Order: sequence, then C-alpha cells, then structure tokens
Amino acid sequence: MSRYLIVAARFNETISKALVSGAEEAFQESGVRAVDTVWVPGCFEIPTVAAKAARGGTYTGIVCLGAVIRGETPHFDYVAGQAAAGIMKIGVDTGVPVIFGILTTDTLEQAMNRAGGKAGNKGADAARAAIATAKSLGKLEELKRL
Ligand code: INI
Repeated sequence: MSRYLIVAARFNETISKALVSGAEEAFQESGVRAVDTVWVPGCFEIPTVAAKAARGGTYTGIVCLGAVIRGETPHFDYVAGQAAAGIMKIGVDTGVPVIFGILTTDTLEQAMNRAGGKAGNKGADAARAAIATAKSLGKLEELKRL
C-alpha cells in the first residue's frame, strides 16, 4: 500500500494550512488513503525532516509545503534556496519522490492566489506530482524486469 508524508512549515501558517488541505484533497481524489503530516517551524527545517523520512523506507513519496515570502533582507534567498537545494538532493540521493511544493513569492497576495485562490492550489499540484513521480519510478522497475 502506498503511504505519503506531507512536511509543512508553520511560518506563514495560513498559507501552509491551505496548501496542506489542497494536498490532502488531491490525495483523497487520487485514491491515496494513507497520508501523514508533520509540521516544522519554517521551510529551512523541511529538508532535515524529509531526509529522515525518505531514508526510513516507509513513504512512497514526500510532499514539502510552505511559503517563503520576500522581505527586505536577503533572508528569503537563503531560506528558499536552501530548502529547494535540500529537497532536490534528498530525492536524488534516496530515489524517493520528494516534491517541492514551497511557494516563493514577492507578496502575501501572490501566495494566497496559489494556495487555493485564483492561481489554483500548489499543494494539490505537489501531491499529484508525488503520485506521478512514484508511478514513473514504478514503471522503471517494470522495464528493468523485461
Ligand atoms: N520560513 C518560511 O517558511 N517562510 C519565510 O518566508 C521565512 N522568512 O521570510 O523568514 C522563513 N523563515 C524561517 C526559516 O525557515 C527558519 O525556520 C529559521 O531561519 C530558523 O532556522
């Protein structure tokens, strides 16, 4: 049975909660019933938890959700850049789909638009990307046996 994990950042919590709801709905619609969620303080902490989960062998895929909204200092670049690099590395190193569902926007309004507003829900897109990537990996395994 497939089992997915959502790792969500509490920073910009209203946005993250909307992304998590979108992801949960998308999993539900796709027939995935086993979904766990863990919360971390901010997007910077997401890779630490995602890495441990990916290495544990329990999860078919991991969806990382949060929002990094640009402020007046370079903090945005460090948090967004390190979260993206960490998430990519975990997926490549472990072979577990680890999906970048972190919004990186200039304004709160842009984030709201992408968390169930007029630009859709990127949490739902991330859940679908996790399922699709897991299917691609399954297909590779099948091809290997031919
Ligand atoms: N964390 C976020 O998830 N989004 C942000 O926009 C953000 N900003 O702007 O600072 C943010 N910072 C906290 C960071 O993720 C860590 O929790 C913190 O630096 C402690 O390591």
